[in-house]
Amino acid sequence: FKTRILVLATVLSCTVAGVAAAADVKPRLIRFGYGLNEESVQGRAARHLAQELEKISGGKLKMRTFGSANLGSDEQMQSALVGGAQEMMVGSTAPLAGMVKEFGVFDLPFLFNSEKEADAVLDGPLGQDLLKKLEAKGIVGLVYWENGFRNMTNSKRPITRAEDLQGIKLRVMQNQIALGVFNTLGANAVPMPFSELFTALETRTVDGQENPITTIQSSKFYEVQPYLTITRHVYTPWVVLASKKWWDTLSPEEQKLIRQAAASSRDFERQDSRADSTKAMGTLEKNGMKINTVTPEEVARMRQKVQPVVDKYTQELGPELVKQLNDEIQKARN
Ligand code: TF8
Repeated sequence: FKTRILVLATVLSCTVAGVAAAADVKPRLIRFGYGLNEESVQGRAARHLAQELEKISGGKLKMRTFGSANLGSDEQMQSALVGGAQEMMVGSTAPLAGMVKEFGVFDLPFLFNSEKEADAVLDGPLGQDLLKKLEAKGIVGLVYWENGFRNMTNSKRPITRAEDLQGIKLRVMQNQIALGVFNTLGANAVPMPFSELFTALETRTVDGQENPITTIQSSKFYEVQPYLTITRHVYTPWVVLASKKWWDTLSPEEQKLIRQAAASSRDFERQDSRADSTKAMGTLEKNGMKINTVTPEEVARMRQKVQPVVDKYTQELGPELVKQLNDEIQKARN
């Protein structure tokens, strides 16, 4: 008799918990914006996120994805999230530095040597602390996706030394550190949203840009940029964000499901980005790009050249933060 009561009690409580959880998830439509096109790593990971969320919520949490900056540039979407006009997005950390200046650490050049080091820092204490800082500004930071190591393209000449950047109008992401780094390397840095970049390259408003090869491929920059120089000068992440105004209206169960789907999209995206990256070089070559790799000696020279900028921004970002970053990289390296 005793065991029967126990079994009954267990069945009952499970049912109650099940019902409670289901009732805690309401039918919702989530708008998710991103800047690259649908054929990009961003596009594939956005679709993965939407499918995963729909699956684990039993079809209740539906996500509609908008690529090609159809909901606006990264900056515009950030503002829409803060205001509560849009639910979710993915974008670069660089423009977030205007809101939480510490995100600028990822624009410091020549920090990471490998994707593995980047993963460790982003998923470790430093990366997670930075996400938490966003909440006070009205944004919930969920997970980091890989954007990747950035390389330079331009329409003028192969870059073999920093001096080759002289006179090249180079579009950079919108923050002070990126601007300082590329001006110091010798280029004429022009900050501009990504959504305006292809046209600017096509019309020669700018001569060049820098992005990971996955993006150079998916955005078809090879159509307007004959030269690709492998520099791997900086590793920049993407970050999946939610509007805090909206997030606070969700039940804990709904928040849990979104976090779970976001974690799944992170793992999917990083794997996909790395696989795509190894294939992209061949595609770019086939499409006529002239590719050169900067020598390790020249990388060392470039690194030396930008050291004053790194020193300046180490002071501005906080020497402790930059020390923590370097310590976490060292730990991952060993
Ligand atoms: C850039 C970034 C872009 C992203 C994307 C549009 O150059 O590398 O990939 O911001 O979300 O702006």
